[in-house]
Amino acid sequence: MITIYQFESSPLCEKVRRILGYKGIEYQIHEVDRSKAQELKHVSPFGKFPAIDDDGVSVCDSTDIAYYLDNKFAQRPLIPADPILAAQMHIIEDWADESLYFYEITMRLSWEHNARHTIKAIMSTLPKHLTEEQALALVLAGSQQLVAAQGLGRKTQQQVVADVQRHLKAIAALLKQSKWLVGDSISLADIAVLSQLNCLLYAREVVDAIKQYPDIVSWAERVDRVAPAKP
Ligand SMILES: N[C@@H](CCC(=O)N[C@@H](CS)C(=O)NCC(=O)O)C(=O)O
Repeated sequence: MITIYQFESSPLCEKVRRILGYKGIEYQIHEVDRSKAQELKHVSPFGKFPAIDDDGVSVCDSTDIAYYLDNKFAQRPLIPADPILAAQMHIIEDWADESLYFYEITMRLSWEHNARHTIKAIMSTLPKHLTEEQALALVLAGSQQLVAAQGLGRKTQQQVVADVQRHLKAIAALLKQSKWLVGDSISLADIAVLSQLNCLLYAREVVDAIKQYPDIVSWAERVDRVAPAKP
């Protein structure tokens, strides 16, 4: 049986759950306590999650996990066989993981009005001794430090919203030509982008912006239906 070591609220962990959901692979969840992450070096030597344990084989990094699962469980492939489509898929997946990811950290976790709303939703996955105010203070401090170092945290909120509007416009343009982001079937690109978008939707600015893009909303429902995040 596969065990996923995760932080429930992480988009990269959601991405792995969706891959497992799409392929119909049974799994169990180990919710990682951040203060004890060092005790899990056998599954994730760098202390980053998601990581999986597949009957003694451990793999960490959501992209490495995706390739491992696609190779081992060939049913319902998510990595296109065609090299051009595989390259397009790779570029979009990496953009979701490495660019959209920092937008969701910035907007969902480092802006207080959205972080308050997020904390309420993820409180059950945080250490029990924390009050909501303590959790909020920790999340704000950690995320603000991260995005200041990365760079997005130094932009104004208005600039960040404008960036996200450009990202949404690009996704919508791809969806005008196909039901899926790459080629004519679902791929890892759809799952990676949806997982980030779901976290971005904790930001009220994204909830407002997405109203202009009904194609994105129906695509998100389509991906969620075939690649559910919940077992
Ligand atoms: N490239 C990795 C990134 C994983 C990652 O950054 N995970 C975050 C949660 S979303 C984490 O473990 N953070 C804890 C830390 O950095 O100590 C992947 O795709 O899995």
